[in-house]
Amino acid sequence: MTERTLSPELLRRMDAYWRAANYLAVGQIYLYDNPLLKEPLTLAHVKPMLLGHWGTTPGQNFIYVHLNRIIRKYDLDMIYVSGPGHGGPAVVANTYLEGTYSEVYPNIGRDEEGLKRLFKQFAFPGGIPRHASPECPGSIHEGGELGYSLSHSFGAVFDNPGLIVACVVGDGEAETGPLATAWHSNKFLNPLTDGAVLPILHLNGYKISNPTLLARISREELEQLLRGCGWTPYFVEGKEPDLMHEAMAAALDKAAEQIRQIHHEARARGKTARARWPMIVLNSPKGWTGPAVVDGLQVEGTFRSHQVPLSISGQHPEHLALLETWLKSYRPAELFDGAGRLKPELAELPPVGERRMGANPHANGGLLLRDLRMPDFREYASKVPSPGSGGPGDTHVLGAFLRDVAKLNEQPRLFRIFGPDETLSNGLEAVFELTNRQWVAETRPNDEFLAQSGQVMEVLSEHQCEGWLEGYLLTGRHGLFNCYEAFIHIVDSMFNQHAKWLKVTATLRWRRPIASLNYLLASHVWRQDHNGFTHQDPGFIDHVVNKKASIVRVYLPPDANCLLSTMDHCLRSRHYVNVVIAGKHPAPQWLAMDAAVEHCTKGIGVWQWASSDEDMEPDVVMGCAGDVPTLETLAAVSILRQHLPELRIRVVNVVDLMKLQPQSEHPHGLSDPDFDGLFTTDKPVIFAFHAYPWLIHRLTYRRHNHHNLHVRGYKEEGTITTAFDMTVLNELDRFHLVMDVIDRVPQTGSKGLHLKRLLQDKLIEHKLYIDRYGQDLTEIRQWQWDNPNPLSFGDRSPLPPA
Ligand SMILES: Cc1ncc(C[n+]2csc(CCOP(=O)(O)OP(=O)(O)O)c2C)c(N)n1
Repeated sequence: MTERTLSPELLRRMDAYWRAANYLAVGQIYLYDNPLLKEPLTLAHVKPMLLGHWGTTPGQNFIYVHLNRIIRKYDLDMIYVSGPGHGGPAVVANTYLEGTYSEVYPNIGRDEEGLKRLFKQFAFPGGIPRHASPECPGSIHEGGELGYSLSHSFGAVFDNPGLIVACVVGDGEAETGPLATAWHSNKFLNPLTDGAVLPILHLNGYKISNPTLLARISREELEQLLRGCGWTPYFVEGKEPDLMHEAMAAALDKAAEQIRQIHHEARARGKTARARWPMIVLNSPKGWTGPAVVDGLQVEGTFRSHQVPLSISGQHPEHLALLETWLKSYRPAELFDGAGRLKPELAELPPVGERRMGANPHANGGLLLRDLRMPDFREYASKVPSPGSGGPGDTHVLGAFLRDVAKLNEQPRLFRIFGPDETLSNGLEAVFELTNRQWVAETRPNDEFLAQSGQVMEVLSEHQCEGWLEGYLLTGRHGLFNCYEAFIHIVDSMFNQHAKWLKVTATLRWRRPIASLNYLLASHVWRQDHNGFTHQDPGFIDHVVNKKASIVRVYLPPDANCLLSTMDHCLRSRHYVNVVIAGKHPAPQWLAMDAAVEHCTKGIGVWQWASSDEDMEPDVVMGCAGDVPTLETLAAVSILRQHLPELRIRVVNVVDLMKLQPQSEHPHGLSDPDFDGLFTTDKPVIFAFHAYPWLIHRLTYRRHNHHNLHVRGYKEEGTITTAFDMTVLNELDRFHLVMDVIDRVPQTGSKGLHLKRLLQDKLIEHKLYIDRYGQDLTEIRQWQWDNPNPLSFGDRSPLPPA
């Protein structure tokens, strides 16, 4: 006879606990009153609007009950990630049963009144969402937008050697791109220093109205797929509860022991070869234990159970009886006493204290968050003997700072850099002087910077980078995502979800703030000249600024010292999404460190040294935001100062884009008087902007001088060409900026018109030159602020390249 994992007594009690969770889930979806069914069910006891997802819920309840058992048996430090987070009723029910829900929300007590409130609040105005939302204790993953559960789970266990994340993956969710790639996260897990993820593929066969692919391939094919992704799957299949309990318990025991063994081999015996981690495939009916047939149609075990299987209204009086039968099938009187309290023999089943998955502090990462140890960013300063002196490329300077941030936070390790194979390409090579890319798959002799352990995480999936980083942050650590600007759009939607999470959690007092999500967008639109049009897209920030002002920040440091100051600020900040856009190519530097700190602290300011208004009312304001627009603006100013010296020009540089918004719209926004003090109320403003021009108009449309604001930015013109030609194609270059000034400032008169004609010729000369020589004019390449080459007007024959 085979040995049983569960004693008959334990099995009986676990089944009762599962029934209690299922009862609470159905109660949440349907009941407005009469939570213990003390009276015969009437329409008045049922909510008028029935919302929620039943289909996934009984399976997730089943999983949760069984995880509780192994947590106790093996004393596991475990949290629960609900991939199909629409199974919110399951997570709420289980955190209520284990007691955490009432601890966090004392208003939802563990008695009859508490049950009534628990039921009523679900998907009810003023209540809680239907998902494993931020309001739900123990959740780090809402699971509203499907696809990110495994990535979040892996992010949570990196550098968390004691943590196991039980991650329920929906078989529908498994069809998404991010999830399909996430199986490979196991090639990045170092058993010495990382915890473990236990995926539980919830193979309930259906999505909203379709079967799932993984349920319609043979068992053999599915097993091959999962094994091919490096997992050892344990199948738990069927629908008969007693058999399923025993099978699940046996499978989870095997998985828990295997995880423990892998950790032991690595930690006690130094075994470093990549492990084949266990996972569970739970093949159970969708809508398990719910109504089998409704109106003559099969519901249990089909897509029809996905949401609310019974619609209760006067039109379907028989459904009310079905609902009552369904609720009573869980035998609530055996589960709760007359006062609505869970029976003691069940209440003692879940783990206690912080071992309860709803109370595990890893799922409220801000509780565990420590400040980063930070080097003094001033020590990495670029020398700027005079404005415009050359720099090696801003991100290269930043790299040394990030290297030392990593170094100072190696033990305990709480800082990682994530990126899709671009950390080197983005100019952060200095980090590899200290650390490596963590990589647990095979290595070959010519590989570079790959090691079993490292603080850089690289995989060519922006989704994984984002998901890993989010999981890392949500469990109380710090990090940075470096990415090409154009391809960060791939995670637009993930950013949305994270920003929403931050917005909601900021209002929940029991949740503590977490470290900000920092994006470093290097390899930006203006210097993708070698990659061309596909790599030229600065639109991510258009998307970002839609999110709550209390959450999003956008920075455009014009040089390396400003970048250092900005990044220092971002890494220290909490509960924001910071987007920092910086260049990696050699570029002029404008501000010495003290001036950079002052400028970045203000976020916006007049560059007096570049201006010629001498503190008087200017004739024109030259605004700029971004490294390349700043360069072109200053080059334009140098032309104007040379050729129209009487013109009073004010240069305003913007690092913190949100300064442009009114104070009422963003906490960083300038007051109207301060804005007017910079941009005037009636003078033309020529604004050179890093991204699409409309964004500046969006941010400033309520400002007094908006009608005088003329923005030049990226106009979706791009190709493989020279760096300067990119600006010319988009009319952001110095010549167009000067011509704009002449057009907007009539007092430049005939002198201005003459200059304009010369510049038009210059643009033709530029075109002829780059077509012939494949590089920019010498006077463009060698331009310097304090020593500008006089423009060689009149000399039409292109010079040979220097
Ligand atoms: C990215 C994304 N696309 C579409 C949806 C809409 N949607 C909600 S549930 C669902 C089916 C989910 O199926 P599965 O992951 O198997 O979950 P379960 O069957 O357990 O409910 C879909 C398509 C979504 N939430 N997220």
